[in-house]
Amino acid sequence: MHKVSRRQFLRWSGVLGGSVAATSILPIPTLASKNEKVKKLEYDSVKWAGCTINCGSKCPVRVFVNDGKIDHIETDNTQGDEFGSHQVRACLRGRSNRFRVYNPNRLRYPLKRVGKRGEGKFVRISWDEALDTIASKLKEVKAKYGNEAILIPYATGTTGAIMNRCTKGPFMRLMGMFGGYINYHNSYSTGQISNALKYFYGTHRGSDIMQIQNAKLVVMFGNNPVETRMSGGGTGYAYKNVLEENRVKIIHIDPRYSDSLVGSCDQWIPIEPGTDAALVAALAYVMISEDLHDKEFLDKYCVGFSSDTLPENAPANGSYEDYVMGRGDDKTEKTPQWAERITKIPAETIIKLAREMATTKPCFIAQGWGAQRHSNGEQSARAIATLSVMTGNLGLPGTNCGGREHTTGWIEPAHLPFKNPIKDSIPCFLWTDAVVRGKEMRDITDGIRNTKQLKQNIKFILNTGGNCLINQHSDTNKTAKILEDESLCEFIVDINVTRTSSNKFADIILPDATPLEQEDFVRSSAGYSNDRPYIIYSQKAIEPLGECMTNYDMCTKLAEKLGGEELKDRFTEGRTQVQWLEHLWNIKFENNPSMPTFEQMKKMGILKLPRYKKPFIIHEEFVNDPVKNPLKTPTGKVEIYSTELDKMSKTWILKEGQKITPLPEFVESKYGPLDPLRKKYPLQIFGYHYKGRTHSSFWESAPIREINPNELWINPLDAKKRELETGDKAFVYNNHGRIILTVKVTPKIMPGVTACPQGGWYKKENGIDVGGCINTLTDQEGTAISKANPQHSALVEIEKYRA
Ligand SMILES: Nc1nc2c(c(=O)[nH]1)N[C@H]1C(S)=C(S)[C@@H](COP(=O)(O)OP(=O)(O)OC[C@H]3O[C@@H](n4cnc5c(=O)[nH]c(N)nc54)[C@H](O)[C@@H]3O)O[C@H]1N2
Ligand SMILES: Nc1nc2c(c(=O)[nH]1)N[C@H]1C(S)=C(S)[C@@H](COP(=O)(O)OP(=O)(O)OC[C@H]3O[C@@H](n4cnc5c(=O)[nH]c(N)nc54)[C@H](O)[C@@H]3O)O[C@H]1N2
Ligand code: SF4
Ligand SMILES: [Mo]
Repeated sequence: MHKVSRRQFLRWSGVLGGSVAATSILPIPTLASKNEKVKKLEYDSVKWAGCTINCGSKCPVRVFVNDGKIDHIETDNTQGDEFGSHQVRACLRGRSNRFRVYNPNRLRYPLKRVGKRGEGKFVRISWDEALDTIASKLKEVKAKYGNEAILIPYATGTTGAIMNRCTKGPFMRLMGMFGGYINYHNSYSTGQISNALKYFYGTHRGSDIMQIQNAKLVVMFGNNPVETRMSGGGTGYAYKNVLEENRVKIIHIDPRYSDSLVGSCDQWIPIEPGTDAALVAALAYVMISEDLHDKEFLDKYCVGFSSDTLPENAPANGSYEDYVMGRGDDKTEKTPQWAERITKIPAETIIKLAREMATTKPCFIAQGWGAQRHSNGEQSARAIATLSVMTGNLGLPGTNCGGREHTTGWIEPAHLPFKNPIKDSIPCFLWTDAVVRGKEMRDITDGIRNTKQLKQNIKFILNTGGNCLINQHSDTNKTAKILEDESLCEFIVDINVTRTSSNKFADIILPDATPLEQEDFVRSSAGYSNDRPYIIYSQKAIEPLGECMTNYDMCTKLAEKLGGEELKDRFTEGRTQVQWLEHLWNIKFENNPSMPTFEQMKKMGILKLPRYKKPFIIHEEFVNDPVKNPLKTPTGKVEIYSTELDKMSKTWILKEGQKITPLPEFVESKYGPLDPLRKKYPLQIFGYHYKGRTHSSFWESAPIREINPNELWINPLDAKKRELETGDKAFVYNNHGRIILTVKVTPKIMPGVTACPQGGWYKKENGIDVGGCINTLTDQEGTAISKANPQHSALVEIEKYRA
């Protein structure tokens, strides 16, 4: 690690500026410690902690502490490094967590807004004043609008058994006891694929990546395990190792040459974003024409591939085969030449790929979540899955369902119990709509669930551990206008560890304790680790800085303000956070002699179990016996033709240009490659998930920011037309807004497409987002089926920036 002077560090860290940032600067321990103990390599304590930020992986880190301060952080080194019993090593970001703790913009005290909302002016207040204000505003909103007006939005900044913010956690428990809050469904991660594959297979779970061991061919669509699952105990590392063990041929279909291709890719097929369903249709065309598809498998396990298995109420020409061969309503044959025009993949490549996929078994087919985060994402997700059944590659060793890989199993204690008396639910991405026009939102217009229509607009937002209030949500300029208007959402509380672009819009900001300042259980998210389960007991390394407090403790105090001792007692059940952890562990493992006791676990810090004997194979039981083990679809079979989607297509009121189809057809869609707007904004752009950050998190860590630039990738052909060279600054703009990014000219991105990392911090100066946040260019219209975030569908023009 290179040495950093204090001045240099502060210069790096001056992301936000402003009065609060200046007053909250903390003493930064120098990297080359002068401490005598450190020179002798002695430490007061070395603690285990979890890196709980939502890259999904959740690695253990070892925190070296002297005099109450973190000296440095190391990674797991507790075992040999043989793959299979390997160390769960943290990536560079995890090892830099100290910089997040001592970040100059770290929150240390509760703050109250003094300027206009969004202006970013705050003053320090006491915890009492902060919690009294929040309690009285909550009561006011509840009395005026009802509990349906309270939202705890989607937020993934940290996850543990208790500090979990995203779906469970202290605030949800408390708000449930206060009368409830509006629920949300979907996630920003998998909004399209989770719904699409639910109609298709009944679940979007996939096989363990270790099944590649048994495959003869691997085909990945927009799947980047190396960059998006970076833990030493996770899928990216397993992917590299398993490819080394089984030198199987691997083909990646991705507009971008990602790190998953480096050193382990036999063929890169660049594809126009949003066109995977067109490619699949052409692959099917070749397979059907050459009689290569697995008819027996399709007839036995699937509905609607051919007219023989179409449901009764489907039109006679409504099968996938009809669609592909030009007998469907569009009367278009999906030839490789047809697909070439849409996907920009040469017809010969498509023909060769179809033959190879149909004749090489087992073929492991997977997609990441990039292909689905588009305005037609449900179609791409279902189409890619169709390839698995068309080639008979399902339920057998070496196969997958065409979805993203999954985890074989976890070690997981129970979670903090909570109950929300309100059942009404919005798609998480439509929260801005719910602020503006909640009462108009219906099941058939906006995918509202458990009620026909919302009762209230959102009036109170309680955002904890998230940057989706602006940065990670679409169309930052539109969102900013909505949040600035105090007549819409009347009160916003933001709980974070640092100043962010989101909490600029808060009325009150509460300072949270980081995972290094509290105790909790931490485990990886679904699909991030593979066949080797581990769990971390995050031991408290240091005391919370300043007046920072855990979510659990702040909720305990807020409970008292909201409902006196009675509510406080109901909320805590007489337990502290650590006592809850013991209770939650014991619920699951007390009577399991093969598991450590809570006290043992607490001391150990990390528990790694041996690998599962067999990595999970998705739909294995169904394929073995489809009658005894039907899928969770209405017919119990794989629904290539979905009657439910057909019904939806006839009853739902969609936005202009949107379409729901019972088959996984290619559908042109908003800001997609065929949108006429492309004449004005000729380049597609998307913000990929970046090794240098976790969304917007770690941006505040100056050294990490410095070594991971926020670059715009552009193909040499497109760069030449615009006289752009690597290192130039460029304006990237469209009808939503304008951002500035540094250019990187590279053939790693296909012509006509550009990409930058998502998660740069929105920072508006003179109408321009100088922070380079991709969401200044994205759209807020939810997709047709899921009402999910189409954040990879955007069109832009780029110009050299001459300051
Ligand atoms: N354009 C575009 N937009 C996207 C995406 C995309 O691909 N493209 N991806 C989407 C996806 S998949 C996701 S999951 C979302 C993620 O969006 P978010 O869930 O907002 O994730 P982050 O940007 O990491 O923000 C997490 C916040 O939690 C805070 N935090 C970290 N640790 C703690 C803690 O201990 N306590 C508290 N209280 N706060 C903490 C961090 O400081 C940070 O502000 O973004 C979505 N937005
Ligand atoms: N380092 C790091 N790891 C992370 C995160 C992070 O921010 N940083 N975020 C975590 C979270 S919350 C999530 S949800 C996951 C996200 O994981 P993903 O959603 O899978 O990640 P993306 O980078 O959005 O997309 C994966 C790939 O899809 C490609 N792609 C984009 N559009 C298309 C298309 O239309 N077709 C095809 N075939 N490919 C396409 C992109 O070029 C990219 O290489 O990652 C997790 N892991
Ligand atoms: S891979 Fe993810 S969880 Fe692991 S250290 Fe890196 S950022 Fe943290
Ligand atoms: Mo995500």
